[in-house]
Amino acid sequence: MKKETAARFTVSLPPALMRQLDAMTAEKGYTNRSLAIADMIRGELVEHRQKTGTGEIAGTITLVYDHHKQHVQETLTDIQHDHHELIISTLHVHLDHHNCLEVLIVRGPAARVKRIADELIAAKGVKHGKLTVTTTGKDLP
Ligand code: NI
Repeated sequence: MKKETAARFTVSLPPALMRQLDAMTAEKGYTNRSLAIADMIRGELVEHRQKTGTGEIAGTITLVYDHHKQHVQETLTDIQHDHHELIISTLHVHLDHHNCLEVLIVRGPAARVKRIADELIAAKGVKHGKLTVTTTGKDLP
């Protein structure tokens, strides 16, 4: 397969915005502006795909809950079994006497991943939950 060369395009920016971009590029340790901008575009594409709800995404669902609260563990386990094909791995840490931290690694169609995250986070007894979406890496150069 023929290797694609980098595409170039011209962007006009207000000078102050350009200065901030260059400062951030340096602070983040990028060796040049193009690498920083390419990462910003990838980040936006991942976000956009999550919102449009088509295609496959990967991510983590983080949950904190008090396992003494009635039925919470049972509810979370039931939801996870209902969507077992989306959950690749789970990690459970007992934070203290009451609180548990659970991290689920998920992969699947964006809309379904978002739905299971909403369901888990909304479950009674969950103190805090967050879905962090990333890409499967397959469709992102
Ligand atoms: Ni625990």
